[in-house]
Amino acid sequence: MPRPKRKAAGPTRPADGARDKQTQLDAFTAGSANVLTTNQGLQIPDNHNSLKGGVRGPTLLEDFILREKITHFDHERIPERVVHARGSGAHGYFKPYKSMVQYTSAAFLQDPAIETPVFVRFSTVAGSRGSADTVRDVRGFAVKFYTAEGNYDLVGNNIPVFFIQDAIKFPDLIHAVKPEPHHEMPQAASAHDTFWDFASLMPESTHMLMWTMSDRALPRSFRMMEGFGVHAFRFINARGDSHFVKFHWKPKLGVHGLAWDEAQKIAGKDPDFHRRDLWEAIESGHFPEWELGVQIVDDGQESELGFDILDATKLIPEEQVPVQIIGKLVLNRNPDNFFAETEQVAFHPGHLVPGIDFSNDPLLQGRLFSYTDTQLSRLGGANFHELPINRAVCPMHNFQRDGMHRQAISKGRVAYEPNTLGNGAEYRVDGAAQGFQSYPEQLEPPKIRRRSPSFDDHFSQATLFWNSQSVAEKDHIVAAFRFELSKVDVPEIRQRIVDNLAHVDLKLAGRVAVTLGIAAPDPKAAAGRLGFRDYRITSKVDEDPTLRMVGRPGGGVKTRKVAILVANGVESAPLRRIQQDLTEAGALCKLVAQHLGTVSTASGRQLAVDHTFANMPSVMFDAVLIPGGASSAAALSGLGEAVHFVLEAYKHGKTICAVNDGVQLLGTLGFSQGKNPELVTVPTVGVLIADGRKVLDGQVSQDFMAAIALHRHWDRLNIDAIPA
Ligand code: HDE
Repeated sequence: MPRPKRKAAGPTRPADGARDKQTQLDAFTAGSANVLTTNQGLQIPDNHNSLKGGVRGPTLLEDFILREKITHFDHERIPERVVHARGSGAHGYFKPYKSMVQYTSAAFLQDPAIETPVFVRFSTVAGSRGSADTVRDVRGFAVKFYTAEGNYDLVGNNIPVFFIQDAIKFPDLIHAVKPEPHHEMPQAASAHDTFWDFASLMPESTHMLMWTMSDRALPRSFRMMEGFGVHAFRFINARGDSHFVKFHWKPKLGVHGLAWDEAQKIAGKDPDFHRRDLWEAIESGHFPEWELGVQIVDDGQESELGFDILDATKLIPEEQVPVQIIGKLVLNRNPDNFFAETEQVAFHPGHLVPGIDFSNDPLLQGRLFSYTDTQLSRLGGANFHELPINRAVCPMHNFQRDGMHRQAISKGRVAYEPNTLGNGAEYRVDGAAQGFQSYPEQLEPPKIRRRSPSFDDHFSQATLFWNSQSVAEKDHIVAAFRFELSKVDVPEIRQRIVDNLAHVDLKLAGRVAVTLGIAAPDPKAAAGRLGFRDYRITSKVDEDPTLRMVGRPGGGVKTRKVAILVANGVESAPLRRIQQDLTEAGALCKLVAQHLGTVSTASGRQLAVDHTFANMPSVMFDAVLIPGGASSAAALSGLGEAVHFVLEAYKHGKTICAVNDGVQLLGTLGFSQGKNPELVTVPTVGVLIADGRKVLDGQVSQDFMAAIALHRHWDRLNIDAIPA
């Protein structure tokens, strides 16, 4: 069997003792690179027929070649992750912009010259491994840094807070959101009774619910979402000084979401939407980038924040403690094999390096147990650190031995420490000064099973989040609550949620309640219920613009997908000019028509069609260009698929540019051509109607790109009236 050549980068060294054998085997297989063998290396004479007793007779039990192949196949699946089962990964590197020596001794943060290889896995939380990418959910954002001091894992999410405060509630939370146990429905969705039953009885989840009902839970792309370490960690410098730190990943392309209707349609049209987007961006050299940011709080100053830094349902508003940008993450290589890398990668918030330590956040503390434990059943034993994707790139040695699937062939008779028999292979723990040092924090007795009263405020930051949203984002949050709660059968659950929401904002609660066939929200009713704490801090910040997405554009048109709708008779000169300008700016233009093949332009040239309306609907694009040409515009206007394409793009807030006769296709939106000029100038955002003569001076392209860069135009006219 051909032996795969290892790429130089990444943790892919052969196991100890395997190198000499490798040379021998390379020599043996050199002349027979295309010959299939069994797993033992035996050449196979025939890979199409099993061994039979006669050409029409029964298959023989002795066919060890068949049995080996089928046995391996039968065991191809391993248990999927209990949460975050659906994921996509990529390789890349991290580089600091400056030395963080003042705060941390972590070697990979000391010097801008140090480039650390990374593997990143993005995921959804609730769905199974085969579920759709664009469901409403939190996204995992897990980064493994292969540093010179060992692997460091920053295992975060795209939302900076969490549903619960103590790890002991995690199995309950996940059981509530997963498909209900009696009929295993619904898949990858929180819109069902058990999730909202639990949420309604856990008011501490309210802040996180505001985030998951917002468009943050519907990222346009993994490349366009923020990442957060969520918990407070500690930076420790060489002198042993500690500072609290919260980690942020800021995407270079800005933070952008999908529309809920769009996300649901994509889930059917292309369930791999995010995975494909990441893969294609990397394959085409548009390497996704994030900047690493930190919020640093002096040890001792955390009491001045106004809330408890150890409470994972709270964030530190950027208005209060600004984010310092300290480095850059670039993803530049797709995995060679999904299973070996993305599926077998094992993250753990306890994979630390000297200079970074935990805080006492009780959610984080529980995670420190969970991540190793889960790998034991998922990856089949204690040696998962030996899988190529999980190996440290620095030297690694200890006296742990044996276990399922052990790959290292350790030499010598010594597997204990201290020893005198190691003969040069004697590894010792060298005093207290070396290696990882836990921060010597004073603990406060007594031992106690209770929540700190400083965790009791469940609503202030939910209100802060709500107050920080734009009008359109507030509308989307209201619509999301309505959608989810309308899928809840038990009216008492709906009522409990809106009563809780009344403590966030009475108007919000009222808007949600009005469509749900229940009583008006009653804040007092919530106050009497289990888990409710009547405590509210005075927030130091009333509004934080970094909590909204609208109005924070980024990335321009880079990698934005633009559909150009064409039919025979299309006018080609303006089309070509806009296409060229967009492509030069990094956008991806595709010609969409009724059939594959070509369309003829008005001047008789042939243009190659990339997609059909059926195979690449509007939800796959960020913007639409409708070129001119009388017969093209007439044909498209008479074609239901084309009209639907434009209506749907309008409804989803996408930029639309119509040139000359192309405006005819906007007829159903109330725009019409020439004869009725008032209609052409209907004031709405993100719809450009261009005179073809003005295209050639480049202004139309500039306006089109400026509108695309705003991502979406949610506040345009009649968006709710569009029947798409
Ligand atoms: Fe996780 N989580 N988690 N989690 N988590 C897992 O570990 C767990 C939490 C996060 O791409 C599991 O290897 C507990 C917060 C990500 O492989 C498991 C608690 C945050 C990933 C587990 C939490 C995360 C996981 C399942 C509450 C954001 C995917 C498979 C105390 C900071 C990593 C695995 C990947 C995966 C346990 C809460 C992020 C079972 C007990 C908060 C990104 O160990």
